[in-house]
Amino acid sequence: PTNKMTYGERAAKHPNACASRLLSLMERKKTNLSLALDVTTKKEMLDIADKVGPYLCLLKTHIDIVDDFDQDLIEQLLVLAKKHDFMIFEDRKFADIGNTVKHQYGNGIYRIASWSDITNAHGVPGEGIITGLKEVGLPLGRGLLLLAEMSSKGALTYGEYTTQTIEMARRNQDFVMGFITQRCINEHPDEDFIAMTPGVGLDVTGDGLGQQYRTPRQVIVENGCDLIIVGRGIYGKGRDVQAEGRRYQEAGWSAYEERISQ
Ligand code: 5BU
Repeated sequence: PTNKMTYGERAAKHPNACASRLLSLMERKKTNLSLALDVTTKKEMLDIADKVGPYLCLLKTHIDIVDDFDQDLIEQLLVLAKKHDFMIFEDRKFADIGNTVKHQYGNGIYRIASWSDITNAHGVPGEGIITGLKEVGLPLGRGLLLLAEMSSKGALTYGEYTTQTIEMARRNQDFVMGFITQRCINEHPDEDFIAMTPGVGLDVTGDGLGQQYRTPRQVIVENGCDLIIVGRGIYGKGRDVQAEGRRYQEAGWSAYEERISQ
């Protein structure tokens, strides 16, 4: 199964171009850390991305929370992505009909598809959401994640809903490269969806607003996920972002090494 294979072995045989690019980046940079950079000014965003950039494989953004967003922010993020060798994931969580999400992805002031390697969507509207996003993203070499399971307390992403979301992904493997999930979802021998997991922290178990944290080891070794997504654990109040970036990169990577050597 995929959780015994190295990222590099998976990259070499992955049919989805975007997934293959990410897995080889992870192998070459020795990191499975994604930074969830939820800050509200351009200056903080660029400053933290530059400091933590050396430890990341994937920068996760919520571009619509930046007060002083402009096109220059995108250009500078792309410069940092090149400088530090990371990819970008806009955590947009699309949730509308195919025709609407197509425009939300390609148009408006954010033009997400033009700069974000990866984005994500809920399965709730049905398969048309994938078809719509695919029309815009596939020609650009982009990849999509479906939200199979959320990290927050009381999330409704379980049971039949999650099962049907996974089936949608299986029917669209040219564009759907993985899941936001709390556990590895791959079942068939030839199936290789990348499992990305938010709700990761080494110091606290929650945030008072429903977030629930597990450690990198729980996520990577015990639950077989591939990437840890870490936000406030790295840039939270009073934290040394560089030191925390390194700490989470090391924790994520040693958990991965433990998993593949088992
Ligand atoms: P935190 O600061 O490490 O709690 O940030 C977690 C990030 O992951 C934040 O950007 C959320 O929007 C995102 N997230 C999540 O926490 N849980 C989920 O199930 C999904 C996304 Br999907």
